[in-house]
Amino acid sequence: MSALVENAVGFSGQFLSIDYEQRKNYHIFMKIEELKSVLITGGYGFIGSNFIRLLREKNPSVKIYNFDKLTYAANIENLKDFENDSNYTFIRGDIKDGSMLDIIFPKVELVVHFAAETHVDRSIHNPGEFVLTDVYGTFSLLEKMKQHKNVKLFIHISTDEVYGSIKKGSFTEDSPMNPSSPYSASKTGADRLAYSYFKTYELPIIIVRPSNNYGPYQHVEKFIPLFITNVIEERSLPLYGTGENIRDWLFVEDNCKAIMTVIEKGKTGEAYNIGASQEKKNIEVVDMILNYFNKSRDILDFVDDRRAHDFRYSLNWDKIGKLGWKPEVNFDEGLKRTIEWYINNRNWWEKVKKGEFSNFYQKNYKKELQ
Ligand code: NAD
Ligand code: TDX
Repeated sequence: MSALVENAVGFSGQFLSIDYEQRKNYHIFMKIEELKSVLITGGYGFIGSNFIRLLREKNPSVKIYNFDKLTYAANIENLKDFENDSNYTFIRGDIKDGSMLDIIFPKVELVVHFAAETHVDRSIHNPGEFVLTDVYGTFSLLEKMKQHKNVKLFIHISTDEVYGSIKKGSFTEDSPMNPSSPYSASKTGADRLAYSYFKTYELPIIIVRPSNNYGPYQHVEKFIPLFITNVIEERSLPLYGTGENIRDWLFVEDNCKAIMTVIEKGKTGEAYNIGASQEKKNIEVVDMILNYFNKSRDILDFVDDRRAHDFRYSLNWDKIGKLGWKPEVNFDEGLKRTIEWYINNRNWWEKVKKGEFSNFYQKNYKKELQ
């Protein structure tokens, strides 16, 4: 791994300069295929690693700088095949540490900011980490945007959870924010801070708000991978409450393509919802997983509900639809691909489950994972 860490010397990239004033409400018109250098924060996590993989597929020569702290949520095996990629550089660092960021910012024309603490249940046990990483970490990156004017665009990855729960209908980008967990409240702080740096300092910033992602490389703490791997290991499935809560499931590759659409065609200062229109009750998702494995509901364990458990997330994504994006993978197909990935990559998740996760499991579910 250390071989991948670069000492930050010898870069000779050229940057197109655009009038700083013109960045306000500006279409940057970057083309993914023509990008020269990108900083990805949190690139060893679930969505970040999928994004890097897709980016490399679309642009074989772009210099990719993956800046990641390697928290419990990261997995360097997610990008194992990038170790011999001479245009890929991993920098281990904390987004809260501005001096580390000063090394990378002069090298890149685009920043895509995924790094965050992301698990709602962990935010209930340990909210401070979420405020520090999600809010202060984003602040620290935005300050670097102010200093390093070579960066042409900053994409902030927010979440559908900023709007809170909705019984009927769907949230548009202009709906009021009403987060309910320390995770979603921290993400709301970061979302608005990003907007404030566009508005106040006229920085070229775009915000995206994706719905629940699923797919390969997702940490086993999240609902779908936890339930798939627990079925494989013949463990019980800890379903919160009655299982009636609803999420809109977006296949991770579709989300990555949506982010790329926004990079290419989005307007600075705008927010874009990324939904899938694949809403399911949790119990419906469980039934689909059980059905795949030919198991019955007997292994379900109805556990105490999550505190402040949002009932339903639902996004109106017409705005990004107008940029020409739409989801391509329906939930039946995406779930099958996901289940098969976890069946075929048992080594990947068994290691994760044996480590720090077993302590978290005990704390969260009051039950041994062993
Ligand atoms: P993840 O938890 O899988 O990965 C997070 C990554 O960020 C890890 O690699 C971790 O090491 C890194 N990181 C954490 N703190 C850091 C720090 N201080 N400095 C540098 N790196 C740090 O997350 P994910 O599910 O891939 O989510 C990525 C982003 O997308 C997050 O901002 C999340 O809020 C947002 N999002 C996720 C979903 C989803 O369903 N997973 C949906 C909507 C939005
Ligand atoms: O053990 C569980 N039992 C259970 O019933 C877990 C882990 C979850 N659930 C339920 C809670 C939710 O209704 O499943 C649903 C999905 O839960 P998570 O996978 O924890 O996702 P969610 O809370 O919806 O948040 C996710 O989507 C938005 C991501 O974790 C966030 O990072 C993202 O911003």
